[in-house]
Amino acid sequence: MIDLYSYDTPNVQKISIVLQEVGLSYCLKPIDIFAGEQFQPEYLVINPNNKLPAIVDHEGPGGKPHVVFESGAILIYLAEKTGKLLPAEPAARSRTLQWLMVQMSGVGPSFGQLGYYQSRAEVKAPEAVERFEGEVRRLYGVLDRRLATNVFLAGDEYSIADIAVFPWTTERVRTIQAFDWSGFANVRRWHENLASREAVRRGLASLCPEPAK
Ligand SMILES: N[C@@H](CCC(=O)N[C@@H](CS)C(=O)NCC(=O)O)C(=O)O
Repeated sequence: MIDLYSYDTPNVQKISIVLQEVGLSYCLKPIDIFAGEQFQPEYLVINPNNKLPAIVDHEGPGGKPHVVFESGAILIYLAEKTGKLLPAEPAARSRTLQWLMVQMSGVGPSFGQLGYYQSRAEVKAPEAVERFEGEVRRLYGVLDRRLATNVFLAGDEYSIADIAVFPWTTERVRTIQAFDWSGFANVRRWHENLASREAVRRGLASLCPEPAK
């Protein structure tokens, strides 16, 4: 069993999707980031970087509990644990990790900064909004050109690189950031392909709070 420290956000969605894809069962451990629970000492023992997601694999290496934080590291850990979604062949593996790093270092942080300067910053900073909007648009262009000639980001095989990027292309993220993706036909086709996967649907749904009764 795996504990997934969670809130319904894109970085956590990566992990609920990969867990569904590889068929590992998990138990949600909700952390309310808007109430500051990520800073509580009990959680800092799990993730000293006070962010979601994090996991505890109760059957980790050597049969011992193992903690993993940082979504990219969690994706790699779960792919290696199960032998799925990260090719063993060196060139394909290297391609997968390259596109995973594009997400980790570019797509996620740029969208995060855009969201902050668009809606949460106390002092308006139009230059910062312009800067991060431009960066998100540039990165979507990079993804779109890659997906013009490849079914998936790493090539022919669906992988953890696709799972890392997918949550940053959902309607919710695009609406919150007022991001128009109409010029990115290949990203849209790829997105629809992933969105139709049963495991992706289950992964997203598993994080949604129960409707109020
Ligand atoms: N690089 C980190 C980023 C994680 C991250 O920014 N998580 C957000 C939720 S999507 C969070 O925990 N925010 C709370 C905070 O920054 O205090 C990862 O990929 O795990």
